[in-house]
Amino acid sequence: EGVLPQEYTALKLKVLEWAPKAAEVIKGKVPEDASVFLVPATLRPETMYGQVCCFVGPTLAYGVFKASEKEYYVITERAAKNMAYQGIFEKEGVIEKVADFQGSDLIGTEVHAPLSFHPKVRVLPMESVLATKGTGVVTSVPSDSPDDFAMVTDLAKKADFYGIKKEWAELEIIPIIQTPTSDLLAPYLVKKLKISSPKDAKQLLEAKELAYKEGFYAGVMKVGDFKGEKVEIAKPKVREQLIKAGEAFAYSE
Ligand code: A2H
Repeated sequence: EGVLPQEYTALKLKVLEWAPKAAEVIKGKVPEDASVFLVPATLRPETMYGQVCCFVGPTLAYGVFKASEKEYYVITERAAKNMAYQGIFEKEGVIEKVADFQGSDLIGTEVHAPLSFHPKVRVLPMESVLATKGTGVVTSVPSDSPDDFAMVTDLAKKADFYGIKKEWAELEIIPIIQTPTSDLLAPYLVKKLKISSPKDAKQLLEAKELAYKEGFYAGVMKVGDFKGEKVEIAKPKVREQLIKAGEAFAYSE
């Protein structure tokens, strides 16, 4: 952990349809006219065109927190505390939790992913999601994140084992960023470093560092409103666009 605060983009993935277990838990807890969002924290807002699913830690604890009369966020208690004190909730400093989930309850929930070529994606499990970072929710962009690519590959391969529908993990991976080596940098690196599972932690760390550096410093947008612009330049623009549209907000820790 560095000493400087990490500036995340918190993205609002609106719940379209709850998984059966989650539906039971949430019943009667949120007003009819309010929306509930899963809220992943990302450092790569410019990649949001490539979202294919949303990860939660299956054994982690989540709450449904009231952000305003009309909006509730599914995040960890830790993130809710940070948000309350960053003035993100309508009542500053007030944490109001209306329901509790275990990550596994949420698997299969359908959410709307802002900017994505796949506007409707599912919530899927990822063991390596940390309770101590971000919101405990991670949006999955397998084109540009080696961790995400290794995970969706494993989920599709072992759908029964994970208790999910194979098609939830098999959405098309569309190129978002062109770099000197590839326009699908994460799949390229996963193959090159012979990563065969999400448990190959050491190689995944190496792939993550390579992908992050090359994507940020040598990447050019292939899609979206800033197509043809360098990632370095496009990143804050995509972020601003999402925030202006009410689909994201700044979150730091
Ligand atoms: B990033 P840093 Cl395309 N547990 O978003 C594990 N990982 C988490 C997390 C948690 N609780 N919260 C956030 N993250 C992930 C996109 C992305 C990300 C791409 C490429 C690289 C990348 C899509 N997933 O991260 O330790 C989120 O994934 C590699 C650095 O705070 C978030 O950004 O630096 C990133 O890790 C934050 O990691």
